[in-house]
Amino acid sequence: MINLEIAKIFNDIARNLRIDGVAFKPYAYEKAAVSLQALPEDVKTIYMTGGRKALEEIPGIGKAMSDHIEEFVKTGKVAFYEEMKKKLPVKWDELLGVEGLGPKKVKVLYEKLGVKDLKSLERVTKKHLVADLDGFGETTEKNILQGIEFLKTSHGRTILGEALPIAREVLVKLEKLKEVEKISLAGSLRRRKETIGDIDFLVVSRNPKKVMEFFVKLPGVKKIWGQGATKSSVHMEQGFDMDLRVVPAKSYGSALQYFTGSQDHNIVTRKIAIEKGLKLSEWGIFRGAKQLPSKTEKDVYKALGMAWVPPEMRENTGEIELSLDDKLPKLVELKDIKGDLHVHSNFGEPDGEKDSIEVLAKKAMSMGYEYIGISDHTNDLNVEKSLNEKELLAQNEYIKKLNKKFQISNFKFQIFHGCEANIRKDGSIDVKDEVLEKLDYVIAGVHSLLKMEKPEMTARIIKAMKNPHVDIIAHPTGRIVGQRDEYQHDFDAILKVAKETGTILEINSSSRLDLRDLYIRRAKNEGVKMIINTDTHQKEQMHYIEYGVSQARRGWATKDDIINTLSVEELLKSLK
Ligand code: DGT
Ligand code: CA
Ligand code: CA
Repeated sequence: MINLEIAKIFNDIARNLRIDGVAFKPYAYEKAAVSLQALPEDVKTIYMTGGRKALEEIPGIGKAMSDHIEEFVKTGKVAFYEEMKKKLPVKWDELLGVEGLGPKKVKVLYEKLGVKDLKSLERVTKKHLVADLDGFGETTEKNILQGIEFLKTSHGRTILGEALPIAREVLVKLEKLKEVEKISLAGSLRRRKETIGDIDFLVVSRNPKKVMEFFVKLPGVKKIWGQGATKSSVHMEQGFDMDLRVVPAKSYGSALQYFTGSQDHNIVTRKIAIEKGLKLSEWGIFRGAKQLPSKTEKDVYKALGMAWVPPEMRENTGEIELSLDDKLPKLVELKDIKGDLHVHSNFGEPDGEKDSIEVLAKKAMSMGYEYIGISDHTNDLNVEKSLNEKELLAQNEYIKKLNKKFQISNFKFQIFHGCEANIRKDGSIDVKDEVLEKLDYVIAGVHSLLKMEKPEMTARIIKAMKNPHVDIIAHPTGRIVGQRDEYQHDFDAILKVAKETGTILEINSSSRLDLRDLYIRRAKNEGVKMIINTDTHQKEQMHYIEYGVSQARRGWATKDDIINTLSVEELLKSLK
């Protein structure tokens, strides 16, 4: 779709402008890109039917952006962008995928060593040419090499937050076809795994041919691997494959069960079927030649003597036994979430790219929340704006005033004031106790020196949890899906102290997805409470909460395990 093509160009331009230190403009480009991505109609059609005027009416698209769009529609190019690319002809997608490499470093690598892509980066790094560059050093060189290795091993998988929105767009398009009677996501995406190998769709239709024809012609399809009556498979420009299967209505339940997986889960469900003298396949559940009801997944599980298993649990890690005993936990749901306590504002930097506290609070209200917690970075952190102690206190006063204002409007909504403080090397917090004391809550996280040895890192986090002001540990293991492994730590020791001190562990909904699912299960088993936060830097990111909830569900968490399902009063009681 042309909207996505132009959005990508705008994002690229923004990045280049940022490297050159241009103020404000990058943001305008990014805003326009976001707006284009969200736009349901094609901008080409908008321009063809309504001209310039219609373009300028799109939110986030001003005159300059309209110039670019018009040019792109007419010529397929944006000259300004083409010039920019000549100056820095590198494969951005490849290079920025390497953890530890930002746009500025990429520019230096290109100008000094001619690095254009992953291959040439690996070459110069292995020759140890990188360490000597200005602003790099031995550690950066080592990190880059590790980043390249990590990319190679995790290669071929797409993170949930990228795949799900694209899959939903396709789902909506397919749903609209009159030939499609039923449709669902299947595979790892339905199970909400943190990374997705390919996207699977399952459709009921009496006219598969039409559905398949539409599917292989979807915008973004780069290559057709196969097009048949029951299965088609395509490769998308975003780099992953999509599979579509069509089944008759009477097989929908068994097919959905089969294609949702996981394979490990299915192997056991088939075995259970055999033990009961049944046969289970994607086509149905059978006794001899007779097909038993197989229209819904519930039918299938019922025939096996099992309770319906939430897709997020289908990994054969104990859920089958619980399902047979009808003892599955009631997993936390998106609608249980009453607020988000990890949200960054533009306080102290009003011209920056984050949103104001007021805008964030309104966004939270529009999502049906009862509260929001503002938790900006503090003293130590220098990669983005952070608040010093004086500014934190000023923010505290400001939030008090805002809360009064919201109460007058007779709306039950609370803004909590917190911070995301830094856990220093020795486990101390970068904000004085007298200041921490004034806040409603404190999140603390490790943001630097991630490569410590296991005993030191564990002690560092434990010391922070023992601080009576620290309520929540942000992204407790430091991993970022597909980019960075967790740091060395003893999770059992951390859980023990979390339990003793009543410290809450975060499930961060951004691409960190940290805690990961298995750790969530361990925390739950130890009775350690968790909170699902988004780590929002722009208000739209508050919707990432969905990914955190999925992750919590994959970790079998129930409402009781998650403190931001509590009301304002109960929440306050559960903090230190
Ligand atoms: P992915 O795509 O690697 O993230 O993982 P899945 O789980 O989506 O795997 P995929 O797309 O290969 O297949 C979708 C589902 O179909 C899978 O979860 C289980 C089922 N399935 C596919 N092949 C087999 C198989 O050979 N045996 C069994 N029992 N199930 C299979
Ligand atoms: Ca799949
Ligand atoms: Ca597949």
